Amino acid sequence: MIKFPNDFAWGAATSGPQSEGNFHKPNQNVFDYWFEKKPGDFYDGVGPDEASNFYNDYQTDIPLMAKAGIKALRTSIQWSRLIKNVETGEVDEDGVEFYNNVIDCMIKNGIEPYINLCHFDLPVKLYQKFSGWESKHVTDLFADYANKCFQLFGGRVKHWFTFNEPKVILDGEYLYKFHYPLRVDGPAAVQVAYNLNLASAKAVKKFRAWKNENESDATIGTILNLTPAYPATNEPEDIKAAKFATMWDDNLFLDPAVLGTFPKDLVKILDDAGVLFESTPEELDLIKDNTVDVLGVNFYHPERVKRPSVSPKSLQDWMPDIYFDNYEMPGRVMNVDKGWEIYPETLYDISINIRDNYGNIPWFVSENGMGVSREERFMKNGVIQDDYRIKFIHDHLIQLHKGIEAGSNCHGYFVWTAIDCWSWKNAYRNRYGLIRDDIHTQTKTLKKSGNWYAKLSANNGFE
Ligand code: BGP
Repeated sequence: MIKFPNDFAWGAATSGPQSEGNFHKPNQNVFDYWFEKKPGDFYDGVGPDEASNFYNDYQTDIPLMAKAGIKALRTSIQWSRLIKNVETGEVDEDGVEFYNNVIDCMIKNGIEPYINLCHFDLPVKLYQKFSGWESKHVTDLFADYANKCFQLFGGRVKHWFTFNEPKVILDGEYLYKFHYPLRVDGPAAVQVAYNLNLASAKAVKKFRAWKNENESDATIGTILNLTPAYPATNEPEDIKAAKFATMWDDNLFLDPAVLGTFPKDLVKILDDAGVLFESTPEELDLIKDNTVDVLGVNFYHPERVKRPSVSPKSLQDWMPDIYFDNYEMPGRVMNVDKGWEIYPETLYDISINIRDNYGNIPWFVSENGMGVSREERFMKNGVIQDDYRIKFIHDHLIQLHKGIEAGSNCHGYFVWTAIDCWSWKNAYRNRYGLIRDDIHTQTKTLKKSGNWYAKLSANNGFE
């Protein structure tokens, strides 16, 4: 029998922009704006406007999540819904009422709210007027918005998070063109990385002030997607490439958030290349003094890396992947639909890395899951027989358990996701839910994995 620690949190993760739908929203975020411009990319006609209709369905969706054994739900507040005037911070009353109701409904159903403040969904106005995360002014606006959230909902929310996967903002928006504004600008990506770290630290600072004033026992964290890189061979050039990939993809956010400093070797490489971010000593002190209490780790796949095959011709060409190439390891197991490798052992490696190099900070798996397309093909007697998903979760939990046994301070596992939801890159092609959403009727039903997860959570483990 595999048993998890007594207070282990069995959860699921989603986000506001991917589940709510844009009903009564006073502002557009960058994705609403982008998808309005290219509605052809919706899957079967459903986009962020409707998503999984959580705005209208939360009173029935949340009890269904409880039925699937979900005892904690990570979702996010949409800045573009809560705040009516994103420059002055004036709140939108409908937004306040909605999030109050959702939080109440979770608590009433025995589900602990874990609330994240930004899931890539910057209000588009802040991009158009101030160049978004390239601007330090936006980092102040973010901290003010975060503070408003603590004031409004802090009495009932004990688990706060500043960002989900800030790294993906660089990848999608500034490097590889899968999120609006679809730019390719390596040096801008470096500055945005710094500014996101700064924004997170500023929000943590506001949180600590709020917490002291209100004698709260709440905690604050950040949520990072970790993709440790394994070298193709043991040759120094491949090892060097893998080291860079891990520093760029993971440590660029992990180190400032948990240790309060940027990785020295990475800073040197960026400096030598002439692309180091602009910082001030005061900002660096602020980052140092405002590290997180807790770390959320989104884990889907590792990276396989080898030495690079090209070198840059000029600074304009600077891109992080001039230091490494991806490597298609023969024999690796792939989730073919999503194109991601399945390698649960990395979760053990992450556990040990956090234990040994990050002060064994309390952490949890804030996302892990398997996206599969056309799941209707697995439907029998009205239920999706998603044995592949059960195996995926099971195999990852085995590795996580091994890490916990070795002393890693992990206190929860949150599957991505509770109910099939929309995403920017994927729309509704690959489904991740324990609960199926028929997007044409917005009917939600437990999949086989939902029933399995309920047992797992009730037994706090499995045979
Ligand atoms: C994570 C994001 C989620 C979610 C998930 C699956 O990186 O935090 O928002 O979408 O990936 O990715 P996708 O929906 O693109 O398949």
